Amino acid sequence: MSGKPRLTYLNGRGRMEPIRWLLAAAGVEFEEVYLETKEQYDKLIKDGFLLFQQVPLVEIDGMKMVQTRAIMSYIAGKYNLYGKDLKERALIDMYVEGISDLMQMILMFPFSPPDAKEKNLDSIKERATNRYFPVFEKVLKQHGQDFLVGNKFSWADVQLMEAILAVEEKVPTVLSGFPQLQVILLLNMVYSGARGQSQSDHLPMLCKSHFCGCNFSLTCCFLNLFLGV
Ligand SMILES: N[C@@H](CCC(=O)N[C@@H](CS)C(=O)NCC(=O)O)C(=O)O
Repeated sequence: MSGKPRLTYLNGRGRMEPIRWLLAAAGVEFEEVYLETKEQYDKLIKDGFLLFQQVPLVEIDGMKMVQTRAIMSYIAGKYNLYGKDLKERALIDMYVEGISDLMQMILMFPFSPPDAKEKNLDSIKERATNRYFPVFEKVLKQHGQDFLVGNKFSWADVQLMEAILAVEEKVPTVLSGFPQLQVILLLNMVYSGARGQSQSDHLPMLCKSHFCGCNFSLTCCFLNLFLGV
């Protein structure tokens, strides 16, 4: 093994996508294995890689980690994206869990039956606009800092950035009533883009699917996604 974390999942965003975002924002290069056959999956189970017979699987620091939330906590802790004390962690956990609830709706969206697509899209827009984004708009406005917790870039910022981009992809005007989020998104993109500068071809899939084709980096990806350049 190269020493880089190895991510095993299907060739899609799904539950692995926030893990990719976190690693990319931490500036950590990773390898990916895409499961294409049932035999590959069965072999992982047989060889004892999947504790609960489920992916995502992340091999990191000699561990075979499963359970998305546990994997992300480990990465956030390891790369100093998880607050300075228990109270900051608690806040980051609350923000991350809230955003995960919104992301769950986006995760399930592709499986909507055709006659429910429009209704489900409206629900995503409604929840983002009325429940989740106002929370972060208010937090940022109240403390006047560039990051959600402790005036320092954290897992919560990464998760929020991913969620905003994922919702915007479906509802392009969704940020129009959220001026703080617009500014913060840009700042965070530049910040995590700079950290992820060394990334080569391993990026979140959301980046890849929008990518313009110049040299891969998180900064290019963000410019492409956000500014359309
Ligand atoms: N709680 C787990 C859920 C993982 C999960 O449901 N994985 C799906 C793929 S996205 C899976 O492996 N399903 C096969 C199964 O449950 O048998 C996590 O967050 O990682």
